[in-house]
Amino acid sequence: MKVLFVYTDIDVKGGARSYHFGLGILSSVLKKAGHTTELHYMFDEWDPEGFLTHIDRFGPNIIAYTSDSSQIRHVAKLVDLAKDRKVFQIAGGTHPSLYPQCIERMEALDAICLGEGEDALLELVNTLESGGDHTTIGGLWVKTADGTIKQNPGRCFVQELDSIPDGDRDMFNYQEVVDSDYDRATFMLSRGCPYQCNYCGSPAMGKLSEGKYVRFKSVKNGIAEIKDIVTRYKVRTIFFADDVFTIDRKYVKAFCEEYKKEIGIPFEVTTRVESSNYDTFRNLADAGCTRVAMGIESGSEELRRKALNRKMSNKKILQAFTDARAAGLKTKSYNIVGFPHETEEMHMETVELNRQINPDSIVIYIFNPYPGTSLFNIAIKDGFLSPEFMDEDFISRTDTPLVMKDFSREDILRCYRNFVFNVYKTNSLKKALIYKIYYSRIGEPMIRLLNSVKKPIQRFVMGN
Ligand code: B12
Repeated sequence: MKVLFVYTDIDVKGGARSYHFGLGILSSVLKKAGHTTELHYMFDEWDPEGFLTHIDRFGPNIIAYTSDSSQIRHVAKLVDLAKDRKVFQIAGGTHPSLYPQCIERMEALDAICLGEGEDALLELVNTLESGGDHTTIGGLWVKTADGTIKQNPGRCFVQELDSIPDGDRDMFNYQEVVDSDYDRATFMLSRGCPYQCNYCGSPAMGKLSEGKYVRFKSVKNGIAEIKDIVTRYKVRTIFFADDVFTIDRKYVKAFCEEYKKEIGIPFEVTTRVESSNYDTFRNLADAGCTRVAMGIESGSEELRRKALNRKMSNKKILQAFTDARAAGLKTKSYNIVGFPHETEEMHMETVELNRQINPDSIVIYIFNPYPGTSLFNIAIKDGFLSPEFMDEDFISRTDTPLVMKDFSREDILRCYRNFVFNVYKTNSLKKALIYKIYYSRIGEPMIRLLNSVKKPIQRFVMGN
């Protein structure tokens, strides 16, 4: 069977291309079973003609979309555009998994995959090929001939990550992805996260299936995959996209020892203040880690505790950043503005905490309420979002759909634009000014310009 995977990555505003781990792995699983796959990557700009031309050239039996909440409205339009092609259409990924009811609003969509798709998609493709009954496949919601939706029971999480083939990066023209992302390759060694943050999709994803949710690849397998990729592609640095790289400190130690011997390329990780200590940071630094990113999200202990379900103290956050720096690592903080029940005063605590920490780089997002998360339900219950708010309403990644009396949309956007400037203005005027431009109206054209100039200049300006 021919399967056309579709990854929309629209509105990245001059940002980098990215590899989708889920689609890469699904493609490998299907190819291993003898099927043929291609990818339609709709990057940055909406291009319906390119999509239809790809369908007509490749002639797929199945179109398989992935989507998070930021992309679902684009996916819905593509599903509709492809309806005349009479191809089986299925969607998976975070949004369809956590809000499968979205199938009702997409007339031409035949099925939704809830949670991990390796076994469910393979069974679907094989069943469609053999002409069997595809409406009973576990892990899927399927539209039957009379238009009703059959909600089949879930499946077990893949228990042994080593049993999954490495992702099909060739399908993504992977060198192009690496080149556009500061020569960086990305990897994931684990799946699942033990923490229960109220704004994150992971806790709900963890309830979709049976079995162990937090899982690791063996060190041997992880190293083998990295070795293969850095041999086949020109890579300067590596980023581990795992939610929390240091969940298991013993694993990190063992991995770092092997990495240093076998790979040695500079790398970065994301971790969490409670799961790291000086020794872990030292292990990372010794293996070639250059920077760790940690979520602060909000500097208000009260908001963190009550709304975000993040119980760490500010003291603990400060300590983790201090330890990382003492171990020789650069640091990066992740922050969010515009949470339900947040006020500008609380946001200023985020500015203040970042000032005290003075991370080497800073990222800020505007809070987006994702279905399946506790904060989505709170936003509806407390009247910050209309109960009808759904897929199509997910606006841009740089805006807020919440309407809050104590923190208006205008104020949230202003705080977002000024955040990094406000943090750095007391510590580094150069950085403050760069970020002032980055988050301003000319930020987007500037990023596009930077992407077209020589890489050393990009790296100097963006500190990457
Ligand atoms: C790595 C990562 C990225 C990478 C890679 C992009 C990507 N979409 O994979 C980068 C850095 C580029 C990225 C960007 C963004 N991300 Co991100 N990202 C992650 C992260 C940490 C891991 C995802 C992952 O690779 N998991 C491992 C793979 C194997 O799992 P998977 O992708 O879910 O795929 C499996 C199943 O979902 C399913 N499946 C997926 N697609 C399909 C399709 C079909 C047809 C089938 C049958 C099955 C299926 O099968 C796969 C294999 O089991 C998650 C958090 C998490 N732990 O899930 C956030 C997460 C997915 N990201 C999130 C967000 C918000 C974003 C951004 C919007 C951020 C931003 N503000 O710009 C963008 C959107 C980019 C885009 N176009 O999708 C949110 C999504 C929440 C939501 N409900 O929408 C998450 C869940 C984190 C969170 N805060 O909750 N992200």
